[in-house]
Amino acid sequence: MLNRTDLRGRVPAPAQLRALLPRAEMDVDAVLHQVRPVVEDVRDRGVAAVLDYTERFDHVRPARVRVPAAELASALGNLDPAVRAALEKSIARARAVHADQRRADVTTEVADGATVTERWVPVRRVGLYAPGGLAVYPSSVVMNVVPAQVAGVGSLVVCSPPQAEFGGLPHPTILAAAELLGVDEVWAAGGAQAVALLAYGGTDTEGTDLEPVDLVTGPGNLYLTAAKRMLRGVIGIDSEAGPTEIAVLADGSADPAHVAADLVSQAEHDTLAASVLVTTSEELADAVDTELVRRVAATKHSERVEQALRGSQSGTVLVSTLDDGVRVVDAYAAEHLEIQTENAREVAARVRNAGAVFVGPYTPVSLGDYCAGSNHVLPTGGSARHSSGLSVQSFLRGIHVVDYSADALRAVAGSVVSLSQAEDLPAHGEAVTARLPEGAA
Ligand code: HSO
Ligand code: ZN
Repeated sequence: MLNRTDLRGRVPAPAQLRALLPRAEMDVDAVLHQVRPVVEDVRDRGVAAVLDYTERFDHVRPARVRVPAAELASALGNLDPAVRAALEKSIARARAVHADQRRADVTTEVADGATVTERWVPVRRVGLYAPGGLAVYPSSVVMNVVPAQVAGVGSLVVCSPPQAEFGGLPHPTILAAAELLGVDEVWAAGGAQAVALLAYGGTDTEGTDLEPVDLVTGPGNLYLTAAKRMLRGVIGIDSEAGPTEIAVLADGSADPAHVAADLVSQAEHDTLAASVLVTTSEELADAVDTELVRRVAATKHSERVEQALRGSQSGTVLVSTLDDGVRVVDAYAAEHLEIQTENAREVAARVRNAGAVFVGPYTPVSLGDYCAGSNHVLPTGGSARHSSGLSVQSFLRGIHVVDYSADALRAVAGSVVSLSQAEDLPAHGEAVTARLPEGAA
């Protein structure tokens, strides 16, 4: 079922290797011209424009964009108790992991009387996006809100598209998740219009002010991503998330039924989702293919899954050795990487590039999607080579606070003056010598 690439005996250098590996093309630039007028219109006309685009794209026109507090409370009240308990488990584990990501301010004494303190300050106001297209993602509300809260962000707004079948409110499980997390500000807007509203703010139909945010995080479709790209600068963004990806590095010891189940699990997200198997065992590759055929026929979103698995972004890569396998997965830099090999921990420790690594036979990606405690907003499209997933750090800024005494400045003045002369910026040096009429030490 999966396309095959045979790299046995030849694994080129990373740049060439990347060109040989399956990967979805995500042409954000191609939709910028469609997104620009939406963003500009929301900037100019605020909520009225948001409602016009909501009507056009989501086929519903809510009476207001801000979700009333009573709707949040009743969504939680009506939530299936099993789903509530599961969300609570997910929140508790995510809070435990993210609490350990807090950073203490650190002061370095560079010389006598000369200190630099790195002070970690949360972003003041953040907009968190939870998608609601092919699927709804209350779990993404958890993954965005928890690190922001742990970081100490004081003002949080969750944004999610309104659903016609719920009378123009976001999906009730999204509302319930927000309520459970203690977020009281939720707006019913999706796509590019949502990002523009978060960036520029507006006044709701009933006069409530929607205050602009400083940072927007959370995944979404191509249009949302294009809006993030356009508005970067007006706001900060986390990353440009593309379709989800799973890579599995496996040897002959892996269970083909488990590998196939995991490849199908992420293919369920989107026809553009990528499922990639990297293996030293041709027998395993054959067995996984057989399992995939069986599973795809039986799974609920069969058509979507099959399209994703047969797409050019998915495939099997055959390698001669696990060392080569590690080189391949490093070049690919998957959003999610599973290691299903002998000595999986040791192999996992050698991986340099991945959004998250799932070790051994009992750690499927879907565990991480919901309840492992790890974050599921992760770098896609190979950006795991240089970026990390969402964390407490995403919501903090490290501010250097520099504090020198007169003696400490005098002791280093000569170096500042020399460098300012080397850059032909003498006024820089003069700003130091102006303070030291008696001259440098
Ligand atoms: N695998 C997705 C997250 C998710 N899965 C949410 C299910 N719900 C991207 O990491
Ligand atoms: Zn998933």
